[in-house]
Amino acid sequence: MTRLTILEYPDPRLRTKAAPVATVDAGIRQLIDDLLETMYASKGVGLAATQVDRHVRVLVADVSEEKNQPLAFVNPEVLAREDVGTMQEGCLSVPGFWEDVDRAHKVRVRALGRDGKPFELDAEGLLAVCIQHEMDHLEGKLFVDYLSELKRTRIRKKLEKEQRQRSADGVRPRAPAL
Ligand code: GNR
Ligand code: NI
Repeated sequence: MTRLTILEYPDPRLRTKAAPVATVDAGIRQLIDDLLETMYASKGVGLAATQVDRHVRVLVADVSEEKNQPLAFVNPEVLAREDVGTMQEGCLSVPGFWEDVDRAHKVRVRALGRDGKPFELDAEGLLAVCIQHEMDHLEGKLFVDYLSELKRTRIRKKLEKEQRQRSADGVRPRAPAL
C-alpha cells in the first residue's frame, strides 16, 4: 500500500471529470487500497480518486468510530435522496476550513464493490453526506462551490498563500490535516 499525495484547492486538476471504470481489475483494487491508506493517514472519513490525481470513478469512506469499516464504491450512482439538512463539511483538499452545506441526509446508492459485484446501500447522516461530497469530487466539484463567492475567494487566497510559502520554504507538502 502506498500513501498518495492529496491535491489542494485551487489546483485545476481537482476540476477533472472522472471516467467510469470498465472493469474492477487489480489496478483498481490497488487504487482502492491506496485511497484507504491515504484516507486513514489523513484522518479523513472519505476520499475520492480525483483528489489523488486519478480520474476514474472510485471513492472510499469509513465513518466508523474504530476506523475498521472501510467502504469502496466504483461507478457510484445515487438512486434516491431525502431529508435535506445542513452539515458542517471539511475537505482534505481544502485543509483548515469547515463550512455549512445543505445536502440530503439519506441516500440510496448503487455501486460496484472492491470485488467488482454490484451492491446497494442505504446511507444516513455523515455517511450519506460523505458519499455525496465524494461523488462531487468525481464531477470536479468541491464543497466551496456551494459557498458565497466572497467566502470561496477568501479560502482560495489563504490556501494559495500557504502553498506559496511551503514551496518557497522548500518544505515538502505537509500532511493535510482537517
Ligand atoms: O474527512 C472528511 N470529512 C467530511 C466531513 C463532513 C463532510 C464531508 C467530509 S469528507 C472529508 C474528506 C474529504 O475531503 N473527502 O473528499
Ligand atoms: Ni473532499
